[in-house]
Amino acid sequence: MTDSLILVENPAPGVGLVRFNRPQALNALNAELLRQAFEALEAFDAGDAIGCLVLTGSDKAFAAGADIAQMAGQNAVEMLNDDFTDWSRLSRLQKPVIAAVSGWALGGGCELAMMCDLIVASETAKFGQPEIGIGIMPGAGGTQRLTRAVGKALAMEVMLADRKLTAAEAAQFGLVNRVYPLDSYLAEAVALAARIAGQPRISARLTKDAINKAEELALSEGLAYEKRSFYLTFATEDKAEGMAAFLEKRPPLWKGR
Ligand code: CO8
Repeated sequence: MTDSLILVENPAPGVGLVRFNRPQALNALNAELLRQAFEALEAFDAGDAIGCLVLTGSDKAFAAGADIAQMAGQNAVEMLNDDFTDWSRLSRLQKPVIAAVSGWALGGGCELAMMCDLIVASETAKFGQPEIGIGIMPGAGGTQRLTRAVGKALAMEVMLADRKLTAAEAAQFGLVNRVYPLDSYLAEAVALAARIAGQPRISARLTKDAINKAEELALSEGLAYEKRSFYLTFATEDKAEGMAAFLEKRPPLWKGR
């Protein structure tokens, strides 16, 4: 029964939620689970009904990393060739994505969370990149995204000495947006997603894109990129509606166009 490796929900208007559902293996990420999750996220991303996505796991584990049992039998060429390696599908989604993280977010699990645009964590969340302990290293962005998020010194400790970051530390170092008690983190993530989903969609999409460009481009290039996107918002119906609503002192009625 392969279709139960994820669960898909609409927990609030405009919010699409994908949950890893392999609790017996702490949501270890095998190729089939990843395929199902990416397809569900891409379907939400393509549809008009959804304005913000939430990716989550269980209270005990967001995901304890890539499936070591599956990787144990794979050689370098197989890793290179099969679609197990295309984890970047998550970072290519156009709509904002929130990772709601509780328990373990290790290895590829931490990397998936970092590919999301915001991270909401429970107080029990633990982030780490322990790949060195099984004779490999991070391969889905850990050395790059964690270093950008928390700085070189701490990233070295996390990846070379397997230091796990608590939720409080992750918040302190800028890796996560918010930390909530275990019984409310998911509801808070969904509430944040609903708030984002209620924004004008094209502005949200272009803003996400421009912020992510800040990690890749030189400042002058990023500023030029932002300026072009800014001008593009002036071509939208929502720009006309947003400004008219402000001037008429009424709430805007967004169309997503
Ligand atoms: N892969 C496969 N199975 C796992 C994994 C995993 N990553 N993590 C846990 N499990 C399984 C265990 O084997 C166990 O199964 P069983 O009950 O059948 O023995 C079950 O989940 C429960 O695990 P534990 O009994 O170990 O639970 P504990 O509470 O004692 O420990 C830990 C929890 C600390 C999370 C521990 O399970 C652990 O260390 N897990 C491995 C963590 C790890 O090393 N993660 C990194 C994996 S490598 C990776 O993510 C590389 C990503 C590369 C992406 C790039 C692609 C291009």
